Amino acid sequence: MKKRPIIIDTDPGIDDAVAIAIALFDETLDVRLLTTVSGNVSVDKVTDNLLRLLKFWGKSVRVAKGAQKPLIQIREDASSVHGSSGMDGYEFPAVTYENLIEEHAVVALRNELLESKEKITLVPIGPLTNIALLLSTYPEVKEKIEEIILMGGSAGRGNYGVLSEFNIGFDPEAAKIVFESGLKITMAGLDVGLKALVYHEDSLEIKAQNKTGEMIYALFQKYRGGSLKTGLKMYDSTAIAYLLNKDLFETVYTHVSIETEGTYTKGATLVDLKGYLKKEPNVTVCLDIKQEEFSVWLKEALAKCI
Ligand SMILES: [Ca+2]
Repeated sequence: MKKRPIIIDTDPGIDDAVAIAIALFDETLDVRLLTTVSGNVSVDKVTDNLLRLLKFWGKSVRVAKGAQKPLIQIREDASSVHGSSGMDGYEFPAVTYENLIEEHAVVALRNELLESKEKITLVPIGPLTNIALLLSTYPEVKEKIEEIILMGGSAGRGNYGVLSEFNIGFDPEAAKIVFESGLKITMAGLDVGLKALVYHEDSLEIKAQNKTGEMIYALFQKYRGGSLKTGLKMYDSTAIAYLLNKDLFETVYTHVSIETEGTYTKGATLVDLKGYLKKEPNVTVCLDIKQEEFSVWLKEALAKCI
């Protein structure tokens, strides 16, 4: 079977770890490259976290380290959510660097895209800094990008500011560049992330499935993206879920503008459902998710891991 080529841009991050696990062990996906970006914690820490995960799984996918800071904004990270390492809760062996390549993520993305025979789908599950730099520096890659399926944004309220979601709020200018790129974009944001939940019983099932489940279960004990009682939010896995199983989602194709000027609303994704902005649709927005089916899908997907 022909596998679908993808590149994941990530800032692991506990929910990133779950999303990457699913992608790496899915038989229909070919993860060509992994790139890291500053977000949940510093880019050095998230890169180390990603390398630890790959070693844990025995996967040799190449990793390229990306942007250290947002394009313009000065930001603090999300270590209050993910712990100071960004992936606290499991004792990984010491990090080693055999999967890390020398090129900067933006150069590695360019090379991978231009050298690929087929178009590649980009799956950013962190702030969009690397993708914005890529599109600005090497616009010739656009014709090699099949589509962008990203985790970020919200049609409603925020989890970073009143109206801004973390990944977009962390680097709004980067998001603006990506959303205005003319590329095919799907946004899986808080509207579905807040409903993509893992409860206590689910976590026990995941733990019992395999070694990856045990590791993820340990990370869940430190994850502050919700509680096991009220449900841990698997934000990043929603982008992978959309990639693999669109039927789980209710979507609308509409215009989304990124607020970069607002006094209180910088980083808001204005999902213009009623056409106030009088602009053409540019984004497929995931507005709802079938929660029970997502939960079943997540457990089945993680069961494919080692
Ligand atoms: Ca992330």
